Amino acid sequence: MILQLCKWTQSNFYELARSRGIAQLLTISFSHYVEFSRWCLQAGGKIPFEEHGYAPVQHVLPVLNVRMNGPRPVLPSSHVGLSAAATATSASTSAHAGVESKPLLPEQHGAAAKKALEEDAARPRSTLVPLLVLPDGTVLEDSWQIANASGLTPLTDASLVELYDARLGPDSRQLVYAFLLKPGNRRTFDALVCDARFGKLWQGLWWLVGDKVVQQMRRSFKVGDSQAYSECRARLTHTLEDIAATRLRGRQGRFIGGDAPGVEDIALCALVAPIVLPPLYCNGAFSEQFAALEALDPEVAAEVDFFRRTDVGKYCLDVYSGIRMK
Ligand SMILES: N[C@@H](CCC(=O)N[C@@H](CS)C(=O)NCC(=O)O)C(=O)O
Repeated sequence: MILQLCKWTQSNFYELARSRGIAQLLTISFSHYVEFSRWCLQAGGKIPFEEHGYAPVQHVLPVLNVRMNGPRPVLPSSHVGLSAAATATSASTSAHAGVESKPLLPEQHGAAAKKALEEDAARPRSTLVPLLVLPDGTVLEDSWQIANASGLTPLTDASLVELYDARLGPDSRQLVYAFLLKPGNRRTFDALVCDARFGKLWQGLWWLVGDKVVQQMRRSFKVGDSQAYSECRARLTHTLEDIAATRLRGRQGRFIGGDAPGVEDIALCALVAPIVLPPLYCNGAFSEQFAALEALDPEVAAEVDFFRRTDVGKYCLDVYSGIRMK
């Protein structure tokens, strides 16, 4: 039933990619995993693409249409070595739309990644983005596959992928949703989710379902639970110190990747961006809404200021202002 609905209401992205000869990127536009993949595609230049950007929940039907109504996705062999860490986060992600985060404690990583792999093998991937449909029908189905195919120096060390994908990404997301989903910031969140690019039909639908979705997301991200917030913040601070000590200090060139940014630089900057809020996040597409979040909530401003002052925060701002384009 739902698959028929997808077919009837959504574009056929396989056909679009084939007939136009251009890859089709399906996204939740302001997701940081999406930002990571989009930035790599733009910087690598090897795969021309067109983006179909959605709000959370709005993405469900088009993404299911690709995952469930097409030929089986093909994994390029170059990504096999990375699948464990990349899949760990995906599998720890709820199948519910827009409700994803289950960060791992450092000591849980090995066991959790293994369990996640087993669970993932047992059930089909559902609504995660980013998703890239290539003109030959191949689907790259997470940000790491896309990044490593983008033409930039790939990141092939599974423990580093895990550091960014399973530690940094989920925690920075939990924190930014704790900011965005605070009852006092509801107008800002609505302005983000109802950005004009998502269309009038969606804006009307959000008016009907927004309260329910927000409630569900608040539960999922433990918004208002001060202990959960402190634990997340502590993990994140520890992760950032770890990255500064092991990846930033002692790097040879301006970037971790040397004289030019590689996949690792972009993963780090994009995945920390939600708590540092560089103006050019997502090519500046949502800069107004994020600036409002900071301007209207002094608690958020203080937290963002704290993360901006960390070594990773400074690095993220520097890289964004130096090389990210509008
Ligand atoms: N490890 C995955 C994580 C992707 C992920 O968590 N995507 C989130 C967006 S931030 C998502 O699609 N959530 C919506 C859903 O699960 O339906 C990747 O690198 O692509």
